[in-house]
Amino acid sequence: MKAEEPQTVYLRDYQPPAFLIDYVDLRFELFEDGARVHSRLTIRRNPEAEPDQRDLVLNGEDLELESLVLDGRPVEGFEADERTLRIEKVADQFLLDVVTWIRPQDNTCLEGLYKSSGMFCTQCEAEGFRRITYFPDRPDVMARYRTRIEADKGAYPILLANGNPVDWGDLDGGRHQVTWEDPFPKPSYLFALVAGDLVEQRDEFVTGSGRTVELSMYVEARNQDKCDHALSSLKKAMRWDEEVYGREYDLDRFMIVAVDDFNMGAMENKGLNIFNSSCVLASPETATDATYEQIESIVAHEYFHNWSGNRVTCRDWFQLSLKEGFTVFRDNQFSADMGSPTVQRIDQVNMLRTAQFAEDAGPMAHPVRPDSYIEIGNFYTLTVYEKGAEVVRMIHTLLGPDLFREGSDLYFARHDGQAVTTDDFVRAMEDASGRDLSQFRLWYGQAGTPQLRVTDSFDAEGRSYTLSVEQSCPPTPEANHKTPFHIPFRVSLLDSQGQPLVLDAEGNTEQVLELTEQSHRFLFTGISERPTPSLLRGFSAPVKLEYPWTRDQLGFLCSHDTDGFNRWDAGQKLAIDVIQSLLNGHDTAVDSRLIDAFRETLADTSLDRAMVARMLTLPSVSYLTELTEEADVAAIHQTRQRLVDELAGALRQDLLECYHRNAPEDPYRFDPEQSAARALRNMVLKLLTATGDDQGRTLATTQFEQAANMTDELEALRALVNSPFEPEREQALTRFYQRWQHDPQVVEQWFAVQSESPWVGDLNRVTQLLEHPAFDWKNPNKIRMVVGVFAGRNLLHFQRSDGAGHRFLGEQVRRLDARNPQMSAALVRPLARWRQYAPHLRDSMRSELQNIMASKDLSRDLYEVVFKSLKQ
Ligand code: 0A1
Ligand code: ZN
Repeated sequence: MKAEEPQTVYLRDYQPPAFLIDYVDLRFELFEDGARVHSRLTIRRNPEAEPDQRDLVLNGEDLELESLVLDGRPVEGFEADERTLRIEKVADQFLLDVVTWIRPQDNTCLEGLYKSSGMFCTQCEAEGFRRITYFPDRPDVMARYRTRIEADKGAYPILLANGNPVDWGDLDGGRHQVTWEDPFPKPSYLFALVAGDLVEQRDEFVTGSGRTVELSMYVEARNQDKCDHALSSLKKAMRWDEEVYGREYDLDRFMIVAVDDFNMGAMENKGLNIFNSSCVLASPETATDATYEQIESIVAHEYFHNWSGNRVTCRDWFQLSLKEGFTVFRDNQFSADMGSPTVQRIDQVNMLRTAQFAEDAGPMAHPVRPDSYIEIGNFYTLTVYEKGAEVVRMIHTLLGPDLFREGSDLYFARHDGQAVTTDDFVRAMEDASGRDLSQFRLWYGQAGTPQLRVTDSFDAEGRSYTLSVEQSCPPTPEANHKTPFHIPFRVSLLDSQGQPLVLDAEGNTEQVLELTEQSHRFLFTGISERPTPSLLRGFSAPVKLEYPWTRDQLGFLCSHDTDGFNRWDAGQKLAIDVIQSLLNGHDTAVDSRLIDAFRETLADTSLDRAMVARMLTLPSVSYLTELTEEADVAAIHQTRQRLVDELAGALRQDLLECYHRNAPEDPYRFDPEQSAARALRNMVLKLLTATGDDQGRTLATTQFEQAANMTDELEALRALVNSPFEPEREQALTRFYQRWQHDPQVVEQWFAVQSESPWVGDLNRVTQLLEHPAFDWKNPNKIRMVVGVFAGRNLLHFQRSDGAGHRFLGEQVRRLDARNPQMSAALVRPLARWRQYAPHLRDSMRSELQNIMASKDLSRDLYEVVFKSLKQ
């Protein structure tokens, strides 16, 4: 147990900062054995603050204070502890000079200033700046920054910071300096610095108003040929934000840097975005379609933050979703516009329902705007990001695109240069639209996934149809009782031909019903036959939906629904129903209606092939587990596998034809057309190999040897690895590693293919991977791809009945905690869901959490997750 329990921070305790900083003048002297940071702060008392706060309190962690000078005189009356520095009774306005000594070369938590592959880089969100110098490290203190970087010219020819370079030159001793100035006031979490031996790829973008912006991407020389896709994605994003949101870029330069060791995906530092290499580097030979897609959306996400996050930022960290929810919504819209909106929505919802719903049902559940935290690093969650985006999406649905745009224009205009709250965002939407969103605001303050229970009745004589809807929401840690949410519920009624019926006098065939009460009845008149309802179209709200579907209705919707998302979802629901009935013994044979639905989908050449690939994908073991109380993972896995076998057996001929119909095109292009064909063909290959089909084996080995791009090569490898072909799968793994061992991003994929696989990724294998020469405890990507993927995606082996999988995870988490707490707290999460599982699994998961809790010197990050997971 921790000697001293970490403190909880509460939203209700928010107070405006006592002091404001107008100007930050930084000088970094970078050396191999450390860095000296000179900071000059222009400080004044905040007129809005409580007058009794006389002392200046600055944050600082792991700093060696070398000197502290106030208005030219060394400070005498100050106190410093592990986390703060307090200077007593300061004047209303003054200059503070602080010199600190830090050790980037020993910084393993990757927050603040650290070294990755020989280069210096920073990560300051959320509270990393305090590891660089003493500072009021909170987002509502916005200042202008000037940054001078000095370093050895040979080892660090490139010196970057936010804004524009204003001065540069050589210094004594083979050193040089570059000075940068950022004209836009920003919070400290957006500060960035990079120093290294990097090559630059250049491009440019002409804004709508005719300004030329220089675009630069900085990477290690070996990655020089992997920049094109990120740069072209950036230009698309810049254009899109002008066209769809009227947002133009504001500086003369925009820079992207790739670093290998990074805790997250990327960071939106003003004018100097820093990316995890795996989220920005791509070439057809080394990156899959999925990676291309991910890069396009992350580059856009970080770019969009320039307005939603940087120009208008968060007042405090409880408001994190102000920037993240809105920006994820924006990048989702962008991705939908770049490819297929339906497929984009399917992928988004699939992830939300599998992972965010699980978070909302577990011990770490929190509102989109949390009320409290111990460590803010633990709140970069699917709830804040993805559910936050769904909340913005619902506002978009309720207002319609035009009023939503007026709302966002008003929000940006009203709050430019300010640090604001989610409430300010909603108010701008209200003011622009004239709508009352007071009840809607509950989405920000109440946790948990609402549930809709829908029933219907048809009156043939009165030619009317009634939908009855009841909403409820389960208790979550912050509240037992929930007030009804304001829910946009998009519906349509289909006739027996699959045609949507006219629902009102305006001739609409679809309506957004607004749910505000616990229960509603909606009456539709002039309906001459019993319709099939198409409910929650496009997943119009992040809720669980219950309706007594018959399998015939689901089969019908799967082939007829005019809403693409619902069409896919009907197939998923049908598959879930079949699997659950096999599991609980209601059915003994696989319902032929499911096989027929799959056959029909395969034959439907009018459908987008990416959509067909999604429709042929059975719900994952993770999602099925999430839907089951007292889940027995092995039984779920077996039943799902049985369905794969039967489907593949029954559809063998159709699958083979489909495989050959979709032969790859040369040369590789990442475009919606080509990547859809690859997705379908590789999905089909997976079905063919999973059953041990001989022809499947030949196709997979041939594709593996002949593939001309990484998508086809890796998917062939994945198909072999997840098949009963023992020698082939090991041979392919060995071949693949020999081919690609020089490329860290590809090796990361090689790790993941093994650790996610129910066929090869057992505990033995995963333990071996940790010993592999390419594995590196200093590199978060490697840890994620082996340990994270195993515990998160390979439930069959992680949830072994003897608990060895749980013990394995516990061991790795403890091993990592002192070095990188953000990572250890993220990795432990799968254990937190222990209440979801069958008793024998549950007990062993809980006891592993207790083991962790009992270990010495837990980080605050890990403590928070484990403590909350064990709490009743
Ligand atoms: N704001 C970034 C996410 C991010 C958050 C914290 C980090 O610290 C390690 C890094 C990145 C985004 O939304 O992309
Ligand atoms: Zn973000």
